[in-house]
Amino acid sequence: TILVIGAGGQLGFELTHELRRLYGASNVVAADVRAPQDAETAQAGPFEQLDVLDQNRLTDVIRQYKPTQVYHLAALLSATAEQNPKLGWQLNMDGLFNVLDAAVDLGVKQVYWPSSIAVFGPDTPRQNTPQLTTMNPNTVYGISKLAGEQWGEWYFRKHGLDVRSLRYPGLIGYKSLPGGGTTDYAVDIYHKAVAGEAYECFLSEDTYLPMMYMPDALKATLDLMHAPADRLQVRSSYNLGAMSFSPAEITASIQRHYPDFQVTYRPDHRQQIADSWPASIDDTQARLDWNWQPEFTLDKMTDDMLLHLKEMVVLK
Ligand code: VAH
Repeated sequence: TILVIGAGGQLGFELTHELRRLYGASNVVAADVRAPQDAETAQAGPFEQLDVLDQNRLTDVIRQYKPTQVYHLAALLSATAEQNPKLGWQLNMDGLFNVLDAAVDLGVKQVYWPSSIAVFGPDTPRQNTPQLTTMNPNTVYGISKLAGEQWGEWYFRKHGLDVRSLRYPGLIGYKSLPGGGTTDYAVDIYHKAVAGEAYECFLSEDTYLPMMYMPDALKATLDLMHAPADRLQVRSSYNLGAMSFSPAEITASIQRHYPDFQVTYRPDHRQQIADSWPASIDDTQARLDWNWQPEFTLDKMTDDMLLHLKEMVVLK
């Protein structure tokens, strides 16, 4: 059995679908603090309402299903955590500790948890940011992710727990809505284009950020989890890249389909967060250790996103 904690989130929802497609729905337990927002999650396979901060409940769920793998995706993202620092730290850190301790105590084989480009800070080299480099994150979210990376490595070395992790760039998909991320403009903008509305972007038009289409993120996650343990040189978290673009560039990509689509720019508190992050990522180590290779470019993602979002508007 596989347990997905945070199955209702932007990544958790898609990962649950993909894992159920690969391993069979009855073998993938979806868990989230909120009841499923969609009909399928709880009908297709087992669902458990779970607050990862409730250690007893977490232990009960793991005892009941005896998962060999736990994907721990519950967290507050960058913008939300910056507005709620104590909750951000508590959920991101105590939630991770609860999962790591339960995994060691109850014999879970592998734990996956996401890190982020947010672990890099303003004094990190911004172009082709290396796997090993200066890391002084200045956001609550980035501080929690960097600490989590080092604790994940500690549990690997001290307890032999097979913890694996990726430093995701901004993730973009059409199946689930993001919540509270600084990169989420890149999802919102597609919805506005399909709805025939103008979009007011909360980042400046030349804010370059590393980004990735969800199918590439799912492939990277499963490729890492399936890689032989002796191939893995990195036990903190792997740099992972696919593309980088600015709001101006994604707008131009969309205008290939919607020539009249209008975007205005009104940077808000999320601009400072974005300005502290890299513009591009060096993911050579992932390519060497487990053959990482992204598939989607900006225009290929735009074509696929708009195609699916148009269909979903029709279905509504
Ligand atoms: C966020 N989408 O914006 C997340 C991610 C790199 C960005 O960590 O907070």
